[in-house]
Amino acid sequence: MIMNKNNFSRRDFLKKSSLSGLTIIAVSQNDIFESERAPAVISTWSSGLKANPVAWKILEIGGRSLDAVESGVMIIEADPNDMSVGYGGLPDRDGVVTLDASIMDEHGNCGAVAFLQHIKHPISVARRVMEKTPHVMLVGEGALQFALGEGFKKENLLTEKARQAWQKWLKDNSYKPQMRPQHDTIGMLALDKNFNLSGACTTSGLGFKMHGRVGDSPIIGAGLFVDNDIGAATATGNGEEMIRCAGSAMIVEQIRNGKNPQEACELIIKRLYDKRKSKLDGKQVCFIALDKSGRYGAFSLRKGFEFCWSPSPTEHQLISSGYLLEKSK
Ligand code: SD4
Repeated sequence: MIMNKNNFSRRDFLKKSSLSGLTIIAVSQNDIFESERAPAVISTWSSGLKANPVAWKILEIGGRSLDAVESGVMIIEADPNDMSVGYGGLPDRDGVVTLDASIMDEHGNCGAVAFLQHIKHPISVARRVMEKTPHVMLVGEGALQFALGEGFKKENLLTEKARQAWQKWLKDNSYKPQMRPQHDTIGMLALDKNFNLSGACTTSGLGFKMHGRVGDSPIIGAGLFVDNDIGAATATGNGEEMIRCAGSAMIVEQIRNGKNPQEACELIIKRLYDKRKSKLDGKQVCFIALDKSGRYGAFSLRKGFEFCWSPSPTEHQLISSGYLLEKSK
């Protein structure tokens, strides 16, 4: 394999094609890198513009992709203005902020926490679960006890802005859990200079969810999956749908079967649509993927998903993904 960073070609991503009688429209996502490049980072939504440069700081000095994804998403976990992740995340319908996160490395190790309260960096707790316990996932009180034992600080994560949003929601929605079409969960995938892949995904989950609800983000195979021989994928959007289709694992499996990351993301979204079309009103489902040689892909059910692709320490491109349905809700 020739590891030449500059030796990549581009091809036009499909503009229009047809499957199941639907017109598929891909917008502004014209560049798919076709040959080897490493390091590289991709993450969901515009928060990647802040997170990817931090991940790159590690990759640039030859660091491990696992360290890169952890430190990248931590920036967003600590950001009070991001209302879908960590500190400042929207609470559940009872006003409690509960966090889900997962992380996976190049050796197939993984760790996750779900329904975790009071800890600003669930991704780091997930990493400790991976590295220091024989388990993959800890939840709720047990996850909190573990985190405190590991020296994490107990904090109030509900900001005044999030509390006010919750109170307004209570007034307007009479306590009915919601499937918000807007999302900002951060999922990040990185390939380091040794062509090793890792991924991380962290969220406060759907705003105003039922107390105790866990989404896809901490579920290995749904919200995140990494196979260092093949590729990696992560998700944002309606977690219940991602869990139902084991989306991230399925995308990696499609790459194993010869699809490129873009084709793999499209195929799984289309499959989901074919199976579930009558149940997808108001729901968004989005995936990003990165393969072993540094090719990326992204696709969403509906218009409106964007992701950040960073092929170098100084290039951080915010790209609107291709999508299946024109309607954003
Ligand atoms: C969840 N997938 O908990 C997450 C939500 C999300 O931005 O992506 N929000 O279902």
